Amino acid sequence: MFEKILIANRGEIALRVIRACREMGIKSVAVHSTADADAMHVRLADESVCIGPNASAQSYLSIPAIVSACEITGAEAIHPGYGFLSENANFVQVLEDHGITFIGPTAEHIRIMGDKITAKETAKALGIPVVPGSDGGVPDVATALKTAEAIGYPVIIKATAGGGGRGMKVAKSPDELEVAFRTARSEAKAAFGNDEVYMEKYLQKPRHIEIQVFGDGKGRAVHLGERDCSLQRRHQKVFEEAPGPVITPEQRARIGKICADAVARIGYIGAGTIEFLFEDGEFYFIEMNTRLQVEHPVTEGIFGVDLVREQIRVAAGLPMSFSQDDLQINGHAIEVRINAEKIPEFAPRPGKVKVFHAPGGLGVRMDSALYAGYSIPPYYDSLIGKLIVHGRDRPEALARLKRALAELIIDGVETTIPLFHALLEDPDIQNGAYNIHWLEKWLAATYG
Ligand code: MV4
Repeated sequence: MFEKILIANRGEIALRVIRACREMGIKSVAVHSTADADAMHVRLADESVCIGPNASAQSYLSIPAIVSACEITGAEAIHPGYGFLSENANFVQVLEDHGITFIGPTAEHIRIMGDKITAKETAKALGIPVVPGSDGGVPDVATALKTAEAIGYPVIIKATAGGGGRGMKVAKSPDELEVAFRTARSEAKAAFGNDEVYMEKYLQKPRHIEIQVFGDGKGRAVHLGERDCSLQRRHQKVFEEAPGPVITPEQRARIGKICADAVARIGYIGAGTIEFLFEDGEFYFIEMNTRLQVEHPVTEGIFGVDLVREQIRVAAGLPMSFSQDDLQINGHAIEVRINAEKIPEFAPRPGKVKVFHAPGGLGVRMDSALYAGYSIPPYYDSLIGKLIVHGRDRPEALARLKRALAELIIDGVETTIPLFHALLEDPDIQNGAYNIHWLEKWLAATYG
C-alpha cells in the first residue's frame, strides 16, 4: 500500500480523499493555489504545498507544478478527484514517465472515452446498447442529409471532442439540418479546436441514467447500479438519486451486467460511469466518464461501500474488497448540490461565510469544505457542499432531506438551498416523475 498520496484537487472532494487516506493509514499531501492558502483541504491534510497563483491554469491544472510537489514531498501516487486533471490522458502519461501512480484508469482508456465517436464505437463493440446514429463522423451537409434520412427526424448533431452538452444542435426536419450542422461544427471548432461532428437520433423525453462501474485492472469488474441525474440546468446536475425511481430490478441487473462485462473485457481499472439516456424502457449509451463523479456518495449510501478506498486499493495492485454478489442495494439515497449561487439565475456568489452549521442525525452526510469565516474565492467552481441523505425507501429519504435542509445554515452568501426547499414541495419530485427537461421547465414556470 502507498505510504503517501498527493491530492491534485481542492474543496469537498479533496477532503473526501484525505478522509479515505486517514482511515487507511496513508499520509496525505494537499496542493493549493495562493487563493486557497486558508482552505480546509490544506488544514486537514498532513502536508501542503503551494503550487501557483489563483488561476487554475497555473495551479490545479499545472502538470509541472503538481509533479514537482509530488517529488518534493515523496508522494507515490496522485488522486485527481473530479474536474481539473482527472480526465487528462497527457497528465497520466507524464506521471507514468515519472514513476508516479495515477489513482484512476490508464491514459489509453481515458483517451478512448474522451473521443465521443471512439467511445461510442468501443461501447457498441462491447455489447452496450447505443443511440442509433451515424457511423463515425459526418463530414458535410450532403452526408448529414443522407444520414438523417436513414435515422429519421428529429436528429441531434454532437461534437466528437465534446461532452457535457457543448456544441450540440437539434434538427427537427431537413430544412433545419444545414443550419444545425454548420452551427454545431463552428461551435465545436471554437470550444474544442476540433470541428468533427456526428449524428444521433434525438430522444425527446429521456431520463439521464448512469451506471457506476468498478474494475480491478486485471479483468474483474462489478457494477453498482444506477443513479438518476435527470435534474439538470444547462447540463449542470443539481439533484441526484439512487436507485433510479423508474428502474426495475430486472432492468438494473441486465444493463449492469452488460456494463460490468464490458469494462472487465477491456481491463478497466478503478471507478467509471457509463452514461445512458433512458426512454420507454430502453437504455442508450451516450458517454463514459473515466473518473470518480461528484454524485458518487448516493451510490456509496445504498451499497455501503467506500469508492475512494477501493480506487486507492486497486491502484496499489490490491483486489477490490467486494464481488458482485456482495453488492446489495439497501434503501434510497439523494444528493443535492449546494452552490454559492443566486437563484433563479444560478449566478455565482462568492464571498465570506459568516455562519456554517451542517445538519446531522441518522442517514445524513454533509460533504463540504466550508467553515465559518471562510471566504469562497471567485476563481473556481461554485459547488460548496453536497448534502446526501439515506433512508429505508424513497419517501423516507425525501422526508430526511427536507429535515436536513432545514437544519443546514449557511449565512453570508446566497446558495441553492432555497431551490431545494421549493423543489421538495413539487408532486413530480415527490413521485419521481421527471425527465431531463423537467427542471428547466419548472424553473421557467416557477421564477418566470
Ligand atoms: C442527447 C439528447 C437527446 N438525444 N442525445 C446533453 C449532454 C450530453 N451528455 C448528452 N446530452 C444529450 N444528448 C440524443 N441522442 C439529449 C441530451 C440532453 C441532456 C442529456 C442528459 C441530461 C440533460 C440533458 C439536457 C439537454 C439535452
